[in-house]
Formats: sequence, C-alpha cells, structure tokens
Amino acid sequence: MQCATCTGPVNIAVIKYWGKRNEKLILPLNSSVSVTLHQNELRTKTTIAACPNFTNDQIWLNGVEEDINNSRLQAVISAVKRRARKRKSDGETNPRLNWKLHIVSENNFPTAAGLASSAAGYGCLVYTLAKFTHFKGELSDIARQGSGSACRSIYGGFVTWDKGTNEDGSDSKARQIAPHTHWPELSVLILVVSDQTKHTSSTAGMQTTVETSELLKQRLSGLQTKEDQMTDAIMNKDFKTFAEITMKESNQLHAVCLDTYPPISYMTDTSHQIIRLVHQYNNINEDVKVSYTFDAGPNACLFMLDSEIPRFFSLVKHFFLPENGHSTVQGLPITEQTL
Ligand code: 2P0
Repeated sequence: MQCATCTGPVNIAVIKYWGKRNEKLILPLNSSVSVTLHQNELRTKTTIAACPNFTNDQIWLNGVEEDINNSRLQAVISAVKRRARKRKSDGETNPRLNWKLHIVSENNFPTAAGLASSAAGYGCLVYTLAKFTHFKGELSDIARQGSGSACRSIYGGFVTWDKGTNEDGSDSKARQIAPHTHWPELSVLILVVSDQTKHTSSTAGMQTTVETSELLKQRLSGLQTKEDQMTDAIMNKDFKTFAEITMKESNQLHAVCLDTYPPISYMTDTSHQIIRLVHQYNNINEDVKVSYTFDAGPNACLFMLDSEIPRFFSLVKHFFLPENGHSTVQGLPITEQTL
C-alpha cells in the first residue's frame, strides 16, 4: 500500500468571484484576489492510499462516503493523471497511475458554511494527487475544475485568479502576487456565526445571479479598476485602501445576491451586527482599523493589523461571547487566526 497525505489551506477573497462564463470548465466572469490563511487553524487534510489490489476508486469526506463519479471529482482526478502521464511520455511507466484510489478528506472547520471549504478541499485533493503520482507542474487550472475558488488555494500569501480569455480555460488560473512574508502584520479574525450548511450553494447561487441580476452587469464593468487598486494596496501594504475595498466588495457581493431573483440572503442579523460593530469601531478611532468580508454564508472574516487584535477582540468578547467563551448565537467558539 502506498500513501500520500497533504494539508490544504482556506483562502478568503477580497475581490470576489461570483458568476461563470463557462459552467463546465468553471471559467469566471471576473478575476478575483484572495488571501490564503495559515493552515494552523482552518485546513483540509487529505490522504490518498492505493495498491494494485483495490478494485474501485472511493472517497470519504469527513467520514462519510461520497459519490466518486461526481463530475468535478472525475475531472480533477483524470486531469492530474493525464498530466502525470504526459510527463512520463519518454516510455517510463508509473504503475500508480493505473491503481484505484482510496481518498479520505477531512476539514477541521465547518463544511459548506461559507468558509471556503471547497477551495481548501479541491486545492488539497489536487495537490495530494500530484504528490501521489509524483507530478510536478501547474496545478491551479486543475484545481479550478473542482471548484473555482480552489485554484487560489494552491498558492500561499496574496493571490490573483486571472479570469483568462481562452475558451479552453488554459489561461484561467491563479498566481501569487506576494508571499505571506510580504505583510506579516496583516491578521484575520474568523467569527463563526453558524456552522450550518448554506441554504443555496455558491454554484447554484451564482448561476441564478448571472441569469437574473441587473446589478451584476454594473458590478462587472467596474471590477478591473477595483482589482488594480486592491493589488496596489497589497503591494504598498496600504491597510486603509485594502480594508475599504474589502468591505465594499463584500457589500456589493451581497447586494448582487439580493438583486438575484429569487433573492439570495447569506448573512444573518448577527452578521449585520458585526458589520455595525466594525464601522462603529472605525468611527471611534477616526481611522479604518478593521474590515469585514462575508462569503456565501453568515460567518465573518475580519482583517486587521495584529496590533489591533487585543483591543478589537475584547469588544467582540464583550458583545458576542458569554463568560464560557462561546458565541451566544449558536454556541460555537470564535476562532482567532493569524495569517
Ligand atoms: C470567492 N466565493 O471569491 C467567492 C466569494 C463565495 C463568495 O468562490 O461553483 O465554491 O465551485 O466554482 O468556488 C465560492 O465559489 O464555486 C466562492 P464553484 P466556489 O471566494
């Protein structure tokens, strides 16, 4: 029996991906920018085991067997094998490419609750497949075919997913714009409001948005400028600009979701309370010290410089945590996280 185990990180988008131009290849309507989180807290762990005697491919996610014939799973498994075979075209054979695989994947955080579990999951799966088959080369475009946002989890630090223009998706992949060491003071606090699976998957939600939202067209027309400003803010470690664009991006994503017909609402009252707390905190400080972003779920990702964490976290504890250290809302712990 041969095994490979890897861990994969979550990434949080600060310029959001929402809408595809090609559903099958998972090609986005816009480029996006993200921050990859450190793997100490939120991560997927995937093990692939295989031997000549296994008769079927099988996969277990968080201890439950899933359908291995899922088209996205099949797309990434066959793409990694195809690329690994190509590398061996000199006649050398790699027996592992013909073995059936047993794949076990676990998240140490709520799955499908708007915390980028599919990004970590597919990013990690592709990386582990590459390790198992001894393939070294481009993986981001393969991870994209599992879940769009997964292409960004292949890289650490600050990452852009270029939407690309080729019809076959060959230029739709992520690249690192700066390593995590570039801005070590930047931290993120994750407030887990709910660990419930989201009512509308990102895939279904963005499809309905593309079909019905007028606001999406307006959003897309201004995004390139925003992406450029965000990249400059990251390169210049300009927290105020980074934070303001991040908040406005989150607000616009959720406005577009509400403009979808029927509307999609991912945030809860608690999410809105967190937004109000951040704005009040910034107003009192007469500066932008903290920013929020929400994905397809109610959970908050708050960016701030690490010097701000103790003061802001004490407010979070005061408003959202009873003395036992657990959220008043759903009884879930709040996780402190540093990039
Ligand atoms: C993002 N999200 O940029 C945005 C912000 C959610 C809100 O990427 O259909 O799970 O698998 O490509 O990657 C979630 O979308 O969707 C997402 P598919 P995915 O992070």
